[in-house]
Amino acid sequence: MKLYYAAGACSLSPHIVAAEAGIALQLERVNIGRTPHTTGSGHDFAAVNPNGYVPVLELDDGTLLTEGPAIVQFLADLKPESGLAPAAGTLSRAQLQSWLNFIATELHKTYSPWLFHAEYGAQAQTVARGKISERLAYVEAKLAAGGPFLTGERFTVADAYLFTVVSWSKFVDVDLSAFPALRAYLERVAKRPAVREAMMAEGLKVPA
Ligand SMILES: N[C@@H](CCC(=O)N[C@@H](CS)C(=O)NCC(=O)O)C(=O)O
Repeated sequence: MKLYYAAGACSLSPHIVAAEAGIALQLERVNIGRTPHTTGSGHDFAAVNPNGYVPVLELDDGTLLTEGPAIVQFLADLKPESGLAPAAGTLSRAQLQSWLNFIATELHKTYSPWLFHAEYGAQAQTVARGKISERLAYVEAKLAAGGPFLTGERFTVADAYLFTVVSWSKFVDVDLSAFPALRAYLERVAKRPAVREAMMAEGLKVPA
């Protein structure tokens, strides 16, 4: 299987999940900083994903799967013994999907594109930071009351996604000082061998 990714982008989430599950992935980097986006092997990425965004998982038979929350669940289900997602059809799985949807729609899509493109303007970015802080306060309360991971004792695909998205905070001036449980959580997740492995494979800086 091949993962189309951009370093440190939301595609880090399925990359972490694959590493946690022990699934070997071929990696193809996509330059999303230039338009049109091209792949590491020089192809037009629009032929892979007409929407132009990573992640895309290409199966060995050529089937393409898009949308991060779907990809991480697919990978987790290939290795149910990894415990990265509860069994499909259970309430626990629906609760995991509830978190994935929250991260996608309330966090990911507020950080990006709004905080990554100066052309949206200071006013839009102030609104986005305010909304993110509200949502992170909710996450903070959940982690402070439970943990050590989002759904409890086990690291799941939702943690891979939350870690990936909230780690952008330092690049786009989202202040985490009011969220000590969240900061401790990010440090905890960053120490996981599979997380370090995926980050290093993308050329990202890992904490000592
Ligand atoms: N709905 C998509 C969004 C993916 C997304 O926003 N990808 C960003 C990187 S985090 C991207 O590739 N942006 C480049 C672009 O849209 O041109 C998903 O959840 O997988």
